[in-house]
Amino acid sequence: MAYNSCQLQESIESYSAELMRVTGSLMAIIARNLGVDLPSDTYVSQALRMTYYPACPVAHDKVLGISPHSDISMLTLVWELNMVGGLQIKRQDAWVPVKPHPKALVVNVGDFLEIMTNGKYQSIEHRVTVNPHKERMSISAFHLPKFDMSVGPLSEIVGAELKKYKTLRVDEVAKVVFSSKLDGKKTKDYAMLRI
Ligand SMILES: O=C(O)CCC(=O)C(=O)O
Repeated sequence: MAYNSCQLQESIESYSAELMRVTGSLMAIIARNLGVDLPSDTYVSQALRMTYYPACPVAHDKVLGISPHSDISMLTLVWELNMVGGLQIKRQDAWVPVKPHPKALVVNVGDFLEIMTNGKYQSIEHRVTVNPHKERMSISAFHLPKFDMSVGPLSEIVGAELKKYKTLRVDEVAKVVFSSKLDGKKTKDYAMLRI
């Protein structure tokens, strides 16, 4: 198969730019919903991860593609590329499958949005199962505050409420999250104030 790395680069760059635009629009809607100004595009960085899950004919019910975790991001946009299911979200202690849709991206609320909104938007714990017969591919786009920033609950959102989370530097949180095993809502636990 002919392979053109320039075309691949162009496709990834335009996909990435479009996702930044969509994320900006979603953040604007969330801000309007909360009646606050949320940080603009200049505040947001993006990381893309492409994941390939091979078919797992043996013991597929005993292994996971990705362990339960919440994302460190503000918002993550996931494209379930070849329409094979496997992504599950945790609701009321049960795992609920997310059915792929050819015209939709999955939007996951991440830990930094939970922290900034003092828990008004809660990050979602999720995991990926494997399929006994089909391979699966996905592209996750994590949108998070720039690494040299400090992020905590926004004062205009907290108002007279108690602050539930610490203000933390993004790179410090990232170091903790990326150097440890995926395990539930770890960032949130790290940022939580013991009240
Ligand atoms: O493959 C997916 O659908 C989601 C992947 C994921 O949870 C992640 O990249 O953090």
